Amino acid sequence: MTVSVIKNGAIARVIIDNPPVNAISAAVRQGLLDAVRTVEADDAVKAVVLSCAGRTFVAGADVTEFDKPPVEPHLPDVLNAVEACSKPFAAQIHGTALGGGLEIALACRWRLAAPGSQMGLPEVNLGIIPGAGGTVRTPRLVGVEAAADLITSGKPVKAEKALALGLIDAILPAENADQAAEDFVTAALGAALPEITSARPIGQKDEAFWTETAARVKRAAKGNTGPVEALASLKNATEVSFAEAMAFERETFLRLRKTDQAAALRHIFFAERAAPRPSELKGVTPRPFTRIGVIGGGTMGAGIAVAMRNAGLPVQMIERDAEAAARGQANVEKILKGDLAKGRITEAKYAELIGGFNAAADYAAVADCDLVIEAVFEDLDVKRAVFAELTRVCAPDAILATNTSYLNPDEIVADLPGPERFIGLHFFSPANIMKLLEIVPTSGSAPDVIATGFALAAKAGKMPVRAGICDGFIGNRILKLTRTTAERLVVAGAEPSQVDNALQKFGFALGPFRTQDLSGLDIGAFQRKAARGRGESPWAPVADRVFEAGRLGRKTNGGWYDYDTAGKEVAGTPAAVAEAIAAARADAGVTTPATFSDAEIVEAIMFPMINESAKIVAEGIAFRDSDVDLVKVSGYGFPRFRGGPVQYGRAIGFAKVAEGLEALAAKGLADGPSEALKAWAAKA
Ligand code: T1G
Repeated sequence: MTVSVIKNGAIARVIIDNPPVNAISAAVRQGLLDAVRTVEADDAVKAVVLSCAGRTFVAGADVTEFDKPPVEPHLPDVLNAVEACSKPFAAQIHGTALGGGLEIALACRWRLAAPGSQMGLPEVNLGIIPGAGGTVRTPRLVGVEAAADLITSGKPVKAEKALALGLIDAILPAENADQAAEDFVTAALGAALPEITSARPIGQKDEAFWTETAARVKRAAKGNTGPVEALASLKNATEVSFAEAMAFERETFLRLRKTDQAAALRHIFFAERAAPRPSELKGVTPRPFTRIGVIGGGTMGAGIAVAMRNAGLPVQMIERDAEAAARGQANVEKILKGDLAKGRITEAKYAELIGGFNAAADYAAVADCDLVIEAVFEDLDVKRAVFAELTRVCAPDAILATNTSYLNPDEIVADLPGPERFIGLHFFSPANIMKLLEIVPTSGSAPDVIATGFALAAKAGKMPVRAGICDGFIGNRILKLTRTTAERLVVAGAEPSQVDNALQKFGFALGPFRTQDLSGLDIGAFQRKAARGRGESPWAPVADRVFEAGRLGRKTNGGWYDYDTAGKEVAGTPAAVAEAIAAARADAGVTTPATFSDAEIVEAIMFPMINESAKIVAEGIAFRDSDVDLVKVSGYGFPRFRGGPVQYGRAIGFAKVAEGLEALAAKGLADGPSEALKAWAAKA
């Protein structure tokens, strides 16, 4: 029974029970409507407490129903019935009341919440807006300004703040909450009932408020129209009747629900829940890890050390000598002092974090570590020497992980004892901030070792994605292709800034050239040098020349762009870069630079990315297409509201992508469509 009614005297209890999060399915809506009719018809019932079974109050509408046509009864109608019921309802909230869950509570006469419970309207995070009164009832309880923040940010507030805002009426005791809720209602029945929410007045705001708020919301939304439209619905609610406002809100919600951006954000929502719980590890128990070793105290090693400390794990860092160990210590202190300066941590927290960290030069110091992460120079011999030493020093069941981003983990650990305990854990810089963690099993990794990688990700608040072994795994393999494609466009006739600007308008945080300037052109140059050392011939005629001109990016105040003394990008293509481009065009026989529209640039970058994603899935480097999307969205600044390259390809049609690739290939700007992409196009 998804909704049951328990009558024991004057206060009836309506309980929603729809595991795992009491999402509002059609059955819940119907059950709630039936419950209203049941209590309405029973004279003995004077009021109702509405609560949920399980770990949380209603977490919102059932998102899995969004791809299907709406089924009656519709939630706004159910909530109007709850609100109009002659037996007033009190919502007893625990866990999270989100989206439609909070909207149910808003339609009740009272809202009572457990300490620490949370409530919010996250619909904008799904590319939609509240669709059952969230933008119409909320301002009637908390005022227009607070409602604007709650609705457009999509962020929940804790019960304590909700009480201060007027969103709830009381915080229940941690113990005997059910009885306390019923006592609250019994006492409230003795006094004048509060007005139903829809009958309460709604405040007004002047045009200046709406103009300023709309500009701020649009900037923060980064291309997702949900927050912008949610604000418009709130503004409308201050201008028209409750019924008209509800109709406007519902129309907006239903329209947005059908958009590509809503499909994309739902896709990522479910992708974020699929990746950390791979089915092939079901029932596999991770190994315990209580003390982490980090080999290497450079940017990555220090970032990983801080990430582990933030997860509450003691960290022992090892560097090659005392001087390097001191530098490693200093690097960790610098990160933590930065967090302190930004108010992210307190002095006491700083002391706790640095207190659980130690740097040394003697490998014996990691002998008691049950998980060691190597983050030294990206050189095979250097890494192999580290692992050889670790196998000598660490316990035979200690997990030994490499943070390599481009080398083959199998080659790093080849012929070493205990092949089952090695694994790749590819963090992204800055490792204490970036969520993405590519988990790269070696050919010998035991299932419980892989499961431990996922458990470490969960403990450290990382987004784990399993990746197979190939050059660059998932994310960097695609990044390398994107950089090559971007250079092809520049050699053909585009300016670096035109490519960057077109992609940033599409929604990327930064274009490929600005990203290189940020991370440093030396990284790519080093990788190309190593590749050439392996007999490969990476193509980067412009990047090679720019690097050789000593232009490494922001770290040398000039790379693809020049920067002024304040670090601000100087408009235009620097002369040295223009020379490099001219030389590369001459070598390529480009006499008349081609011109490209922004749309052509986006296609030229996105279509090869979708093609490569299809190959990555077909080769089993990624277990599922949503994992590729998750890697790009959570680790490479791909716009979340577009759902990742695969979802974007799905939205525009894989057949169209295949055709586009044929045209790009004819111009020498991309490889033609792969068999994997053609298979997706045929299936779609
Ligand atoms: N619909 C369907 N399934 C959901 C769901 C939802 N709203 N929320 C969670 N699940 C599934 C999830 O996929 C996972 O499934 C399991 O529940 C546990 O979730 C009309 C239109 C509530 C904070 O956006 O934020 O209401 O993988 O792993 O970490 O205006 O789930 O186990 O098979 O996330 O403890 C608005 C989304 C909807 C809330 C719990 N509501 N959910 O976190 O568990 S739109 C939301 C969450 C709406 C109205 C509009 C979190 C959580 P599986 P989980 P958790």
